[in-house]
Amino acid sequence: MKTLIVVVVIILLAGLGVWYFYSSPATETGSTPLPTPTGTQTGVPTTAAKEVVVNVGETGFLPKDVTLNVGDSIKFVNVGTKAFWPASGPHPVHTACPGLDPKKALDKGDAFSFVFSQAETCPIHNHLDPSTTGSITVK
Ligand SMILES: [Cu+2]
Repeated sequence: MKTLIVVVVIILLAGLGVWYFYSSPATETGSTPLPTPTGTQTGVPTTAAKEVVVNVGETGFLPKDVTLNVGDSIKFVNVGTKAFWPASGPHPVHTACPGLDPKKALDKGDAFSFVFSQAETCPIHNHLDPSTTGSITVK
């Protein structure tokens, strides 16, 4: 019986030694700073994301029709004198492009930005004057 216990203890110690031997190098490499991965994203356009500024005001959306790429953003800036509420269609629910709605009017000088994360076509309008329209196409 004693012999069996000694054999079991030896096997356990041997196993512990093997485990320690194989786990130590991993611990050492873990403390080494890993190189920062760059350019590993896939499916993202290689061109840098851009921001398109659309001025809004008495003359409507300027420019009225915008085409941009996934990852780009749009920034509505109220350059007019009255409140302007840019939003995606359809009026009044704004469900075409969720998030493309500041949920409030932009006063003179205010701005609202939105980043497009998927290809979509967004009809846009001034929620305070739905006859003022434009469109955004995201490729
Ligand atoms: Cu609306």
